[in-house]
Amino acid sequence: MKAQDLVDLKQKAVGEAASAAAPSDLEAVRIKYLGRNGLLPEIMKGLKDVAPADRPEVGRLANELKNELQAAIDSRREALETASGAQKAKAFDTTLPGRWRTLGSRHPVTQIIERATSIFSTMGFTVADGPDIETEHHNFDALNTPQEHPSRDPKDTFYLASGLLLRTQTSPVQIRVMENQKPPVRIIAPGRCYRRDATDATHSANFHQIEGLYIDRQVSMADLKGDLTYFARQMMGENVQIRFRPHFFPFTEPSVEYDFSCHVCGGKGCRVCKHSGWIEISGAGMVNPKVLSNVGYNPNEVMGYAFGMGVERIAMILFGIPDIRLLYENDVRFLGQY
Ligand code: 2NL
Repeated sequence: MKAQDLVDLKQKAVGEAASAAAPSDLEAVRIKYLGRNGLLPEIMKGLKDVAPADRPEVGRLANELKNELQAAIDSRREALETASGAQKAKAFDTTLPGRWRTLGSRHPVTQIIERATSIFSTMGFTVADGPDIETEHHNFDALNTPQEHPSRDPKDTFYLASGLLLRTQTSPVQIRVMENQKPPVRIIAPGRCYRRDATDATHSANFHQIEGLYIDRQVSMADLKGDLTYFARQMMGENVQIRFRPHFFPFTEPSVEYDFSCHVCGGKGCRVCKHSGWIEISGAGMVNPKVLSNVGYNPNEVMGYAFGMGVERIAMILFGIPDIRLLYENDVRFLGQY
C-alpha cells in the first residue's frame, strides 16, 4: 500500500459518499470502507507490511481517510434527511378531509337545568332571572323569615361589607317578579346559590337550585302534588314514586319536604339512598299569605304554590355521581362522560 493509493482511495470513497442517492446507499458506502470487514481495517492490518520509513505517512493518510470519509457520510446523511422531509412536506395532500376536532359536552348541572326548564315550559312556566348579590329584604324579609331565624346567621350566610349578601336560595328572584308583575305568575328560577356549608360529598358552599312559583285565583296543594309528580316522571322516568312529608318553612304554609324514590335501586334500598329507598329533593308548600301581602298582592284574591329543588342532587342520582365535588373540579375526563 503506497501513500498515493491512499490519497486516490480517499477521493474515491468521499466521492461515493457525496453522491449516495439514498440513506441505504450511504450505509453501503460506510460498510464498504469503515465496516468491520471493510477496506480501512484491512489497510490498518496491512500497515505492518509497509516499509518502516513510509509507515508514519501511510498511517496518517489512513486516519485522514477514516475521518474525512466519516465527515462526508455524516454531511450527506443530513442532506438526505432534510431532502426527504421536504419531499414529505411537498407530498402533503391538501384535498384530504381534515381531522375533526372532538365535540365538547354540556356540564351535567347545565344539562339538568336545561331539561327541567324544558319540562316546566310544557307546563306553562317561563324562566325568571335575578342577581346573585341580594338585599336582606329580597332574600329574607319579604319571605317572612324571622329576624332571629338561624338561616340569617353570618355563619350560614355570606354577608358582604356593603350589607348585601349572596343569595341563599333563588326565592328573591321570585319576590322581584311579584313586586313588578301582577298575578297570575307562573315562573321557575334556576340559578346559583351560596351557603356557608362545610364541603363534603353531598354539600358545597356553591350549589344550584330551581325554584318554581305559581300564583293565580285558585291554586291548591293538589296542583302542587300533581305538577311535581308530573315533573318527577318526565325527569326520572315513568316508574319514579314521589312522597310528601309535612315540614315547616316561614315562606310557605302548609309546607312539605318531598322525596323521589331512589333512581339507583328503584326504591329497594342501597348506599346512595342510605338504604331508605328515598332521596330528598327539597321543599315546597302553599305560599304564605304574609309573603303575598309583602309583595303587594291581596291574599284574599290570589294564592299559590312554591317549590325548590337541588340541581346537583338530581344530577347525582340521575347520572350516578357519588360526590358533589366531582361537579366542580372541571376534569374533562369526568365531565365528558355525560
Ligand atoms: C328549601 C326548599 C323552598 C320555596 C322554596 C318560595 C318562594 C317564594 C315564596 C314561597 Cl317567592 N316559597 N320558595 C318554598 C318552599 C321550599 O325551597 O329547602 N328551602 C329552604
